[in-house]
Amino acid sequence: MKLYTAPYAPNPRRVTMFIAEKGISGIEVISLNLAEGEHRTPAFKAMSPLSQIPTLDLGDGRTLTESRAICTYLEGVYPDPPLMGRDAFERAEIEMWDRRVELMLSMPLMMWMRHGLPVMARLEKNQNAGVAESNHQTAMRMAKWFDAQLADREFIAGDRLSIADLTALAGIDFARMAKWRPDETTPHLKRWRDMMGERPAGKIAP
Ligand SMILES: N[C@@H](CCC(=O)N[C@@H](CS)C(=O)NCC(=O)O)C(=O)O
Repeated sequence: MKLYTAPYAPNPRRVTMFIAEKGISGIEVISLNLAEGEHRTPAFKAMSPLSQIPTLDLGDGRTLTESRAICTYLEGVYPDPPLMGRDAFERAEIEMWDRRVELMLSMPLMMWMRHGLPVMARLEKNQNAGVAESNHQTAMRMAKWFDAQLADREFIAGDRLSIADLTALAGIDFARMAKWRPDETTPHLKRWRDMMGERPAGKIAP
């Protein structure tokens, strides 16, 4: 299998962190240069019609895009350790937390970067300062909310690492581009980020 990714790209990092936490070996990682448009070539578009990464090439003519879908596939092929739940309730509960994280924290952080940073203009052709600011405000409000949730739980979805932690880490670390990181104003989120930094996921380069 080949996984197409790019340095500093948060959605592919969600998958490479998932691979690291599972201890999967043997997936070839191919890094594309997004600034040079390597993801917009006809050959790549044939695998990823929206010209997006991550893209997983299964090597038999089948491909997958969408970071969560790729993680679902890998969870099925490499079930241990489970990162998406062990039974029906856990799977639903982790999905609930993962969707909360993705839609309400990581996505706003990414939109803040895409619309707010001059360097991202190469990818975000319609940069809009108002969009950047409104996503910034949403992300900061939700960082406080997740901070409160983490007051009495070790990980985002409870007492075990799950994909929700990786989704959060991908978004939070991407915001370092704007020099934001959890600090003493969100002490539980900071404790969680420090703890994640010591794990295999935290060692994966941004
Ligand atoms: N929902 C998709 C989002 C994928 C995505 O936006 N990937 C970015 C990199 S993090 C990308 O390919 N950007 C290329 C571009 O904007 O031209 C997922 O979770 O995989």
